[in-house]
Amino acid sequence: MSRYGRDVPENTSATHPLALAPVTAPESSADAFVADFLHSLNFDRGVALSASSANDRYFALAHTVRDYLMARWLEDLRRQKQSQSKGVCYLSAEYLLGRQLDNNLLAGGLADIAEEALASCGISLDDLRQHEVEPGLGNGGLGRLAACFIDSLATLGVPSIGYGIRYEYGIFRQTFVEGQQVEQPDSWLSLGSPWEFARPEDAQTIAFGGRTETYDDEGVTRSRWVPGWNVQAVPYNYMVPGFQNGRVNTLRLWSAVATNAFDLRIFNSGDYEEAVRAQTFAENISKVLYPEDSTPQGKELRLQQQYFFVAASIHDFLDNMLAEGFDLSALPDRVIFQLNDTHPVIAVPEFMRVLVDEKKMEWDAAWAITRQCFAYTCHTLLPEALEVWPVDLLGRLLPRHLEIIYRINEEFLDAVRARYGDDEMRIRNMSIIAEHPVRSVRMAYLATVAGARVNGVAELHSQLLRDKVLGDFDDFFPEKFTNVTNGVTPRRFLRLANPELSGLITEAIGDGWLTDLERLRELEPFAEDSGFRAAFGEVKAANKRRLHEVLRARDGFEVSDGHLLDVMVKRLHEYKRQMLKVLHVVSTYEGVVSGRVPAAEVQPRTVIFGAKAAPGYTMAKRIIHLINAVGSVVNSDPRLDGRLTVIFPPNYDVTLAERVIPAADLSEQISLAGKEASGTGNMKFALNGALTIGTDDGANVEIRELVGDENFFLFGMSEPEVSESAARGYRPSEFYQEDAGLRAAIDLIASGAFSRGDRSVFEPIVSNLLYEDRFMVLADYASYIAAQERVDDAYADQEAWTRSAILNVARTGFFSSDRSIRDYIDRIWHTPPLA
Ligand code: 26W
Repeated sequence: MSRYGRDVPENTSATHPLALAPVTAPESSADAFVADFLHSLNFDRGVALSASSANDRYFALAHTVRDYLMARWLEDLRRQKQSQSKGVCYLSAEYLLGRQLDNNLLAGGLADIAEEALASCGISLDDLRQHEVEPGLGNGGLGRLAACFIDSLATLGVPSIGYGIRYEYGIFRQTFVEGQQVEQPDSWLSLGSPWEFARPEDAQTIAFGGRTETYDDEGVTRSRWVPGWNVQAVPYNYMVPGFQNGRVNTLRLWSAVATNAFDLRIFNSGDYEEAVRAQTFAENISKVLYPEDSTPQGKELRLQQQYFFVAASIHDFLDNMLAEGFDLSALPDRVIFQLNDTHPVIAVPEFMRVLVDEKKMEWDAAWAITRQCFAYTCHTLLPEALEVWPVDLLGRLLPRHLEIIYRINEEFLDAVRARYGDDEMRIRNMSIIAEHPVRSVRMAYLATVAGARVNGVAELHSQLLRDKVLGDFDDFFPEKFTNVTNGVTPRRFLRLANPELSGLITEAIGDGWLTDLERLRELEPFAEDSGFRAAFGEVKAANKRRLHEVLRARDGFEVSDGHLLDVMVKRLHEYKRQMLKVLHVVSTYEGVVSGRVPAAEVQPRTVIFGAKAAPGYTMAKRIIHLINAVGSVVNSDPRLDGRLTVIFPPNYDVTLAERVIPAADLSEQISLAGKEASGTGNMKFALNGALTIGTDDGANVEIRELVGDENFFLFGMSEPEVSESAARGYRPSEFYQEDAGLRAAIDLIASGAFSRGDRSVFEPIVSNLLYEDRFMVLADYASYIAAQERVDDAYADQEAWTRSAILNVARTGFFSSDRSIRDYIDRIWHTPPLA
């Protein structure tokens, strides 16, 4: 009797034909859609159409769409369980899902029926669209990649389940006060979410704290954990529909509640607060997403979050996805747990604990299984982004896991000694346990030792992992390291975000590209067709007009027509070098106000920024302040004659990305070479016909190789040049001395020109640039400015620009997340799609 899918249980006493019938979807007709919609409005929401709120109508619509996808979901759950074929458990602390309605309508092929059905009820689908709050359960690249990947897993029909955390508060809402970032809590669940299915009956008990003890088990000395306290992990299921392939996978997000939420005895003693302390304490675990996307704060609650969701996920898989009496030694043929960075790597000692302590398996047998059941994807190159947990903290929260990590490390270092002899330096460098500054567990090393495979997310990144970040491990485990270049889902970031371009493409080459994006290659000849170029240009212009509407309605921004739209949207981080973009704007401005450059010679340009800074990242917040300050001066200076505008809409998220990216002409991918692991925004812009100005960093390298040098504005040092210049000793102030344009720009910022004459406001930015400049903004400035001049010249020839833009679309089909998933299957998972 399986818990999933309502297949008829053998010993059922049901007689009613409907009870015995498989679940079926409502009929795909506007009438049936109306019936289901009104049923849900009247009976689930309990309101009449005439008295319904927009939220009622939105929920009823969502429920109707769910109903159309439900049969597939139940059938898929049943088949995945029954098939016992190898599946993927994707463990990620973040999923940046974006709005769900349109994607579910598209996947179900329901958009037209819904539009017609709702219209016949006097309701505009577009009104209800605006009503959806996007689940911001992620920070940036890593979280969005996870969302693209589960979409592709479902569309490729790979048996898989995404596991994560159902944060009550997602990534903060960004507001600007006097140009400065102010964070607001993201209460995305305040009106509830129609896309989730609570499954309290599948709750798991998650233990913490306490101690370990050894005991005699019929002559065998065993260890066990004696926890100090526990919480309940309640799962919420979300549909992950494949694109029009009848498949629906599951995203299972865990929410923390107290095991015994309410202590009546204490309550009756009058200490009401104490009575519910356990509840609040427990709930804190899944209360809020940590808003850092590169520097771990090492907070205990963060480790609690990581252990909470991976333990619940492992127990859930072992309890619910394996057939009765499943032989655990066959686990490697049944499941691969993909670790989305180091955040879920505590899953490795948890898996060992379950196999050894609970299933009483021999250590070596358990380790042999574990090493085949996990794989690790690294998403960063910044040493400070690699998580390390002090053994004191880890040992206090998870005492048994620390013991297991120590034993894994011991056996690993024995193998290292066996290979290299007593090379103490190497032993110290490779040990999972770092002795300095405090004795800590290096989670990336644990993931590398335990993982069957370790991959980077772009060719250059994976090479740098092998050569530099994990060099010793590449030497010891050469067969483990591989690469899977990132990708993005074309359903959301082309079909839904850019319906007009999608229509033009489908008209030209058919719609096969939606599930086979490399078919975009067939567009190449159309770049030579002036008619197609005109149509392509019209689509871009229409997307710009739509963006103008959105920005006017959303933030009151006025965007001038005919401007080159120059876009830089990504998290605010010094290595991504938003400061280089600011210096370009200030240089252009300074050139005009100094009288050196006639305003008429300035290519009309609107620079759009979008960026959240981690709340504790002071320099990043200062740069946000500077961008807004520069914007308000430049935008209001009549000497520029409106030819240069800076727009910084607050609260950049997936929904805004879907509006900005299709309208962009120029995509800013200007990180210091060797710092951006891959980037995925770069892929989305190229696929939507924007040209890239960028360094040879991350996936920019592969984009440039595919689109051709002539269709990419390359600038700046390469990674090897960066390393050489760092090794030589980088003195940023020399560039300030030598480059008059750079000096003028920096001096203008330092002068207080953008801070009402108060030089102190941006002084920290200026002095950091002149005396530290860790990410070599000044070194790449001249090359960047030269590249921007090439951009201005190129944009003057719209025919050539459009031709180049079409070739960018045609040649970037490789960057589909479907291709990434196929690479994971071939190189890491070996989980063929379920037939
Ligand atoms: C613990 C703090 C923390 C949180 C998140 C450290 C590191 C992260 C992420 C790994 C940061 C991240 O999002 N990395 C981005 O991952 C994308 C998907 O692979 C890449 O395209 C980006 O280049 C990379 O910066």
